[in-house]
Amino acid sequence: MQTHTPARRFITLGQFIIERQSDFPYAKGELSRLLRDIGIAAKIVNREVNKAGLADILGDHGDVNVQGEDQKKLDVYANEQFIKALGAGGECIAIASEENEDLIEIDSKVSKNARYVVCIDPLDGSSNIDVNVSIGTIFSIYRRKEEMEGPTRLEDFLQKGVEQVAAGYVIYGSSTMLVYTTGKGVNGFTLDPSIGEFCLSHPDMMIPEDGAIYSINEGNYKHFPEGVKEFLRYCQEEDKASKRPYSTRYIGSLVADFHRNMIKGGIYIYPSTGKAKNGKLRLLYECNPLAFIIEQAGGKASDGFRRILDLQPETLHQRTPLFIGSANMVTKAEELMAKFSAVQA
Ligand code: P6P
Repeated sequence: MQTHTPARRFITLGQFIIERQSDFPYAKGELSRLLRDIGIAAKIVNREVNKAGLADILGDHGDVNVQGEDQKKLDVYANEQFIKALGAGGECIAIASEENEDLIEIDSKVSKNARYVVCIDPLDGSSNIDVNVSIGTIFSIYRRKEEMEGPTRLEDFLQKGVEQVAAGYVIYGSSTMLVYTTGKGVNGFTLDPSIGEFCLSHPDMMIPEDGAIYSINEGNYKHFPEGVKEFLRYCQEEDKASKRPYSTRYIGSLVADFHRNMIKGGIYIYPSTGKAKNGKLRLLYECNPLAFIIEQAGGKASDGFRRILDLQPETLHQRTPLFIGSANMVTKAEELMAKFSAVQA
């Protein structure tokens, strides 16, 4: 008899989710189906992103989204695809999206007893679509509290970040990657277009505890808190032992800056500014999911003073300042915020 020793050339997202199903306390396969649905939508969005320059999909959609920003067609398309995929899977009862002012209740028989809600920024950094710079999707998954029955309520979504059961992002860049965590580490999958599958390419991702890159829009310098200005002075000082001055890298696309810093080490800061007292980024579908990921990868995320995952959300689209990345860099920034800006907290 011939013995076949299976040599595993690659493991797909679907295989990985099933193999890791036991990591997840509610191992009835619910979360697996949710993650699978998100993966499917990501592949569909990726197909359109890759031809955005060709198809008549560029340009303003003419509408304005709840953020008061011109809504680009790809934003709308991506939002629709994730809503459709999550609705069809039967595991998600409702969605909070950056593109929609109110909750989106999944109105289907298959979802009426679903136990999960999803917060999503379907296409972050969409102002970069027209200039062919990487953009991304960010998602956060909560399980309804056991006592919550019947139609979804705002309380299902206003849970602290520590309550997330999964979180992830998709980056549509030189390659398309899906990176996620369920609280047992962070794993990255790269889309292989030849087979149409996300394949494990970055197992057990960890962010270096030190980095030499800082990402911030220095155009807002005049309005930064003093602690941020002190941190920038620290980054720009000459100190060979700590590899300073650091380099500044700011793409204007959170997912792209975040992903680079995950790989190389670094810090991304969107602080309060003159125009935005609480910064620009959203707690539910940008900061909380990335904070979950960064902590699972050994990094840190705060609002300059408090751990992001401990913040109690009050409204769906609330903003928070964000300091996120290599643990030692965030700690340094927090020390300077405490010393120079605590009064503003
Ligand atoms: P600014 C994109 O609009 C976004 O939400 C993030 O992706 C990005 O990091 C940030 O805003 C850019 O904002 O004010 O620096 O242009």
